[in-house]
Amino acid sequence: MGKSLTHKIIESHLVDGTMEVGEEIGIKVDRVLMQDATGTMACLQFEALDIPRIKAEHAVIYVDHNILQIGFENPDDHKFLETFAKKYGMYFSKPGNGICHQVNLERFSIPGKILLGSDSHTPTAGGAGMLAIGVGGLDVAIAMAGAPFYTKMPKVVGVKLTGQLRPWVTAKDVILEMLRRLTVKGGVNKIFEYYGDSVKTLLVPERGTICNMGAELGATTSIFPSDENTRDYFRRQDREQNWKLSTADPDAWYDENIEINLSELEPMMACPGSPDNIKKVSDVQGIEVQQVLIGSCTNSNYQELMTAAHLLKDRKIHPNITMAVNPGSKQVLEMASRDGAVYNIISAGARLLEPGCHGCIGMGSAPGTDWISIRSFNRNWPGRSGTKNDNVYLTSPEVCIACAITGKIIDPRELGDYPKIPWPERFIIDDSGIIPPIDDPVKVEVMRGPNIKPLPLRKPMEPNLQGEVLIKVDDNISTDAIMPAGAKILPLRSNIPAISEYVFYWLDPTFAKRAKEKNGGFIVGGDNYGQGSSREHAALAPMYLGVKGVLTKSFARIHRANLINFGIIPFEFTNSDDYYKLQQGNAIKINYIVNALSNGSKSIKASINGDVIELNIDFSERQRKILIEGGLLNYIRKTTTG
Ligand code: MIC
Ligand code: SF4
Repeated sequence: MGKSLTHKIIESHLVDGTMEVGEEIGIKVDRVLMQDATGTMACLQFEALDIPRIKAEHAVIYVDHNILQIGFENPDDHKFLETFAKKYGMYFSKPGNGICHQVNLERFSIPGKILLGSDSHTPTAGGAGMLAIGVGGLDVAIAMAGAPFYTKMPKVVGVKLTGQLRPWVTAKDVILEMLRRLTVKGGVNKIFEYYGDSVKTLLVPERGTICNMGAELGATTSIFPSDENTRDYFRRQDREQNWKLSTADPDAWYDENIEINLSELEPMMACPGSPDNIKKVSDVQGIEVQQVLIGSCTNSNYQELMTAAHLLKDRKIHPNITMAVNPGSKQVLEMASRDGAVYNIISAGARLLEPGCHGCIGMGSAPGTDWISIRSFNRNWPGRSGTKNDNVYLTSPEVCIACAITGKIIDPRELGDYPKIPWPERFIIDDSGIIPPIDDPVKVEVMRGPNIKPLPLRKPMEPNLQGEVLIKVDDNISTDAIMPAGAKILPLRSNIPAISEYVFYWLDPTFAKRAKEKNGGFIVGGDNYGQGSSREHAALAPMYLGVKGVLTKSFARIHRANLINFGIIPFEFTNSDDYYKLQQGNAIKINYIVNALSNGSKSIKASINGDVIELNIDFSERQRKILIEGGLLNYIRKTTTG
């Protein structure tokens, strides 16, 4: 049996462990990516390692999330990142240059390499054959220092594509179909590898869309082969020299198999509440719409903007609609203006924003009360838009335009013939928005504004843990629910004492106060706790508030790793029914935890108001050591200084 592409890439980067599903592996990281909302912490963590220059072969930090400069905080953080990048050997992508994943795909993706990014949609680069994994900032900091990345060897799922997308059906519908079949927890500890004859019908940016939203499946990553289409994309980006053929063996073996016939798909949308709440557009037709947004790292490339503009040509958006378009990058916006799209978008009555994340993370464009908002984005957990009881639908740019023109949800096939947008012979290449590192780091002073507070660290693990259940939450709680974002809270990302006041803000605004009064305690969660964003603030801020452990039915991958990195123990109920026994306010006692971690116990008893339950603590040896030290930074410092 032949090898999958994933196995080939992991094998060529393996420095520790064996490629057995579920075993811990250490892999060499070639490149790293950071963005401004998670990057400031990652830089502070890198600084704490006391290394003069990054050791990864290439690192870029992008300013794309916190681009609203409504106070000194964001611009100060940007200056910090810019000077930090210069000093330590990283590239800096300025505000306005674009969303990290879009720019990375255009300018820095390389087939067959491993990319680690402090953002959960890092897998977008899988569209160009890169094995690209989203992680917390601390894991990126460690990779920048040249150390391997540790994770569980995931299952590799082969997704065979057959058939061909029909007009008005897009790459977004492929990933929405995956979400319909597998749900938001269907991809945990899995890598989705797309293959089959129909791969060649998809262009690199379309493949990027599919890999991007694999994050919503909870997947470790997703990947497409690098083939002649990839080569063609690289040629048009003037970097054919970065291309190489990178494919699975023809008889590759996969741990699991899925088949999607592209010809059978229809336009779809994720209805409010969760990215896996999928319906056919034709089944929700007729609902009146108030807001339409096109953009985000999922759907903001040149082809999509040109298609949107073509559909808007000589038309006006419906008078009840407010619509905004966020191009993915400076390159996209420059080309769209050269090729006439900007005129059509503006004359139709839409608002054109600068390249960046914007409304996707609640940085502006929050919907009004009871509005129906149709977005070409990737996430719609309640409140993420910045409005508490929001109604956000996720769909393709084509469906967005159909809604914008008619003022209601409608199947885009009713708009007539599907426009075929030709590719540009060459994309406009102008990397002036990216500042390279300089050779003489001594000349650079890192500039730190008053919003940048020192990094809090946890003390080594106490021998026994005790405290109250501070909050009990349901299944599929996202990191957006644990540590909200939005224009008000995001500027505090480099100030943990300040941002910790907002932990669980939408679910229970009294959480932070209670946690402090009780001297910390425990969180109880359901299945897939911590899905979504890679923001380590969802671990770091609870750690700062004294949270010692999180007890759940199961965890999402990145958040579980982040909890361990910051010395919070992710316990899983051995018997998931025990979840129902626990209530907010219950006292929990877990004795001899350090002993249990040191001797490799797989489980431990916890007493809850006199009752005893069993908790799973099946960690790797490395994870146990990290937890005992009170987090990864303490552990690294101890192991490197003896
Ligand atoms: C997101 O889409 O939720 C974000 C904002 O890009 C996050 C990162 C962050 O919280 O800074 C992500 O996806 O990891
Ligand atoms: Fe930015 Fe949204 Fe993409 Fe996150 S999902 S990187 S907020 S565009």
